[in-house]
Order: sequence, then structure tokens, then C-alpha cells
Amino acid sequence: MSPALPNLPWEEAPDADATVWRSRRNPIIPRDATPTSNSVFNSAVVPFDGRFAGVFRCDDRRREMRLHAGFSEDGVDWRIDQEPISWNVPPGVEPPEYGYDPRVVWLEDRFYVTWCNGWHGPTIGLGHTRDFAEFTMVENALLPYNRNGVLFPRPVGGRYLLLSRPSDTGHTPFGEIFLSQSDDLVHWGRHRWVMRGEQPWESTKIGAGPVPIETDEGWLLFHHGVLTSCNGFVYHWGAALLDLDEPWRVRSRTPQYLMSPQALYEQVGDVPNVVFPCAALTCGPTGRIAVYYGGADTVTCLAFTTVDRVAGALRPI
Ligand code: BMA
Repeated sequence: MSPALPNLPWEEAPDADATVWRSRRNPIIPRDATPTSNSVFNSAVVPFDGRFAGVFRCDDRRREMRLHAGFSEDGVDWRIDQEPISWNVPPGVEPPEYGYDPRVVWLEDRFYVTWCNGWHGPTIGLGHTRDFAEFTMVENALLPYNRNGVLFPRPVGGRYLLLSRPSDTGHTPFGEIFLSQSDDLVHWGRHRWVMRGEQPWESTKIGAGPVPIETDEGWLLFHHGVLTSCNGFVYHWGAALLDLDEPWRVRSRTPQYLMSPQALYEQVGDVPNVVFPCAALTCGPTGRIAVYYGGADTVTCLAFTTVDRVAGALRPI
């Protein structure tokens, strides 16, 4: 069970049947949240020092994809650093050409960041911070081309685990979730296949979303699922429950999406029809979950659910 988080952002469900519901304050971060940002979306937040901190995808007005740190008292109103993160890069590692779609996790003694890193094409960059001021890159965890790298919040079976989705250099009309294991967060192997899209809403590709949430029943993984319509990709999100000890074994999934792009700020923006979750805050004792997701590749949004309500939507596979 995750720890208590009394200041978790929260709004009550609109009705007893709702599985996931949007914040009435959406979008919580506008596209121009920094003086140079074109858009702020697909971003990752964590509890930090009694408040909240995060790593934000801010595409600038040259349309360069950059990661910025940000801070919040309540998880809803955010102050995002004007300057992008400047990584300390170890000797021999080429500095990031660009960065996007970050995830952040507290793992043992510090926060780790994984992101889609520009290194001869997209791959999974891995780095860490303790204070969201100084950021140190470790290595590129995997070879290009790969996206949606997501670390587990603790070692499982004595090894660190990383989900990812092998891809291509473009907009990737395919994609399944794999898991890699490591003894040191540098060398990754013992790769396992996790899952592919099964339902129409996830038929083109799927990718891991927020850091998996540990529950008594298994690891709760929210993931995006994409279908190809006559007008292009449509991004939804759903969930799966992964085995606690062997998380490449999928126990159950949501046959129906949990969210599809239905609000205007999800349907209209730089890329229409995208809901893309990258972070989830939880309060263990209450089972409440706050999911942070990008809307239409333009703004950052917040939605709510509970472990029980998601469990009610999962079906064994
Ligand atoms: C993916 C990534 C995401 C984006 C999505 C929809 O390939 O670039 O950042 O949200 O496409 O455009």
C-alpha cells in the first residue's frame, strides 16, 4: 500500500458509477505557463518535501521539446521554472538533444527521472535528482528507438524494473509494452514481454503511463492505448493489473477505456484527440488516485479515481 498523502489533490466523484472523473479545474496548467512555452503537457509530478514537485514537458516556441522542473503547494497550481533542466552528463555520454514525456519516481534514496531522450533518435534517458534543482543523467537505459520508459518504485525479485515500448523514429504505427531488469540501473536485460493492445481503442499501440501503483492485488498500471481513425491517431487510457512478483504477467485489464478524449481541451489543441497520462499520486489508506495527463499535446490536466473503482473495471484475461 502506498503511504498516506493527506494533501493529495481531490474532488469527489460526480456519481456513484463513475470510474474516472475530470477535475473541474481542468486544464490545470495552460499552454503558456512559462514565457517561452508553446505547450505544457505529458508531465510527471511527485510528493516533495510536504509539497509537490515535477518534471514538465514544455515545448518551446521554436517547437523544441524540453523538460522543466516545477513546484506546487497543492498539486494543482504550478510554478514552472523558466529555464529547462540542465543535466549533469557523465563523461562519455552524449548530452540530450531533446527530452519529452518524463516520468518521476522515488526509488530508495532519491527521485529518478526517465524520459524520451533524443540520442540518435528517441530512446529512454535515465537520471536522478534529490532537490529538483540539480539533475544528473545516468545513461541511456536502452538503445534507440524506444519511448515510454517507466521505472517501478521498488526492486522486485531483487532487481530494478523498467517498462518500455520499442518504437521507430517517427509516429510509430505499432507498439507493445516490454519489461527490462537491472541490478544497477545502468545495465538492462532479462527482457520480458508484457502486453499488446487487445481492444479496438488500443489496437494501434499501447505504452506504459504513470509509475505502477502497488496494491495488495498487484501492480496497477495505467497505460495509453491508441487507435487509428480516418483522421489519425486517437489516444485513450486504461489500466492493467500486473502480478506483484512477476510483473510481466498480466492478471487483468480494463476492456473498456477509462478515459477517451471527450472534453474540448482533449479534442482541440496542437494534436487533436489525445489524453496521455504520465503520473499518478496516491493516498494508500483511502485508495484515492489523482492522475496527471496531457490534453491534446497542449495542456496538463488532472483526473481522479480510486483503487476500488479501477478494480471494478478490470476483467481477468
Ligand atoms: C506520441 C508522443 C506523445 C504524444 C503523442 C500524441 O508519439 O509524442 O508525446 O502525446 O504522440 O501526439
